[in-house]
Amino acid sequence: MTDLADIADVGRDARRGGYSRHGFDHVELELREWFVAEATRRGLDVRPDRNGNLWAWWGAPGPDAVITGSHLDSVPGGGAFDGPLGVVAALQAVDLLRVRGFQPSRPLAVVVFVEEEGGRFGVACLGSRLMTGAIAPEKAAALTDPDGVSFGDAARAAGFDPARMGRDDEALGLVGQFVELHVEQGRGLTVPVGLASSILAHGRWRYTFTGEGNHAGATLVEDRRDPMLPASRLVLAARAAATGGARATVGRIVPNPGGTNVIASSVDVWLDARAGDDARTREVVAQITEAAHAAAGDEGCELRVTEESYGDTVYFDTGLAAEISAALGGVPALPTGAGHDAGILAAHVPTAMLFVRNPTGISHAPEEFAEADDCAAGVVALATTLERLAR
Ligand code: HGY
Ligand code: MN
Ligand code: MN
Ligand code: MN
Repeated sequence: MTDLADIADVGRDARRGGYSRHGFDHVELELREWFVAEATRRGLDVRPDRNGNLWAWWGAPGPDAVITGSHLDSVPGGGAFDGPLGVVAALQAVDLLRVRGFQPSRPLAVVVFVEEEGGRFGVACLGSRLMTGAIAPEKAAALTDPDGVSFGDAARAAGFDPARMGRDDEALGLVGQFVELHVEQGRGLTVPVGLASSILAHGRWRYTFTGEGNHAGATLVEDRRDPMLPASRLVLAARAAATGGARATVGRIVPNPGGTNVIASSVDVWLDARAGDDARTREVVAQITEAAHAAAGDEGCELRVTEESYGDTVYFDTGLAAEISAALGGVPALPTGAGHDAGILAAHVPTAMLFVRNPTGISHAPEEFAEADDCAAGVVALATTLERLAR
């Protein structure tokens, strides 16, 4: 049977720990091949869409389809469950439905979205954003990874034509309902399986501080325009601004050129900010940005701020959630601070998320975990959900 163990050695990151599996890199391409083989072995008809997402159809593709699935990519040094659990559970749910003798009366497919984490090209949910038109294909194609490889070139190397990417009404038009199973990424779930009620508003901003590169030994402190100083104050401003349940995280700072004995000429700082609604998120970012500009001025540095991605609060379809909860005999619903492809699709089609308990409450780190029994309960819940929706 298909299991997370099948891919446990694919994309292990010896330096960071955990897994580093990123959109269209050689690791994710290996995972995609594994998925195609597993789906094909089940007689599912795998059809990539023009944005690089994979759709494995049980029967002929058709309108009002019931879709499940998730992503295979990870954050750098990520856990084993975030993404792949939803893909493996979907394949196992198909197996279980067949054991039950179920024949869907609606089209049914398992989908794998590309670059959900934005771990390589910097924008989360890139495949689902492209499909729904939430990002312009030209902007997506121009995104670059840390080595300067563009998403367009990476997509082309994977066999996709960037010129054909963009809103895909054909693919989106087939989706009747979407249900994503995912490992829970906080500590909110105290029973094996739950439903998502909402997703925080969240976005990513890039702050580029520019000063004057110079020699670490030959330059007096008072003669410097060191961009690392306002960058450091931004990190502290993010902590100060994140009150009342808001989150503001700086997980990535890249000084240029990055030498130990070199005063950086510029520093890029990425902010991930989230809150319960749009206004609060914007308020938090405005407060951080104001502090960043003041800090840049104090150090004689320039500052350029770019909003790289943003998504407003997502409230999942309560009718669909209620129908699924009823089919499962009643499961709790809880908000999530993590973004998902389901959050992108929710703006277009009735969407739900099933969560599997994570006893560590840790995610986006090697310690991310879910008990085998809870994963199995998730598969049964997903199979029962699909049976209810596609009967
Ligand atoms: O960043 C997120 O919340 C998601 O895991 N991409
Ligand atoms: Mn994630
Ligand atoms: Mn995820
Ligand atoms: Mn020297």
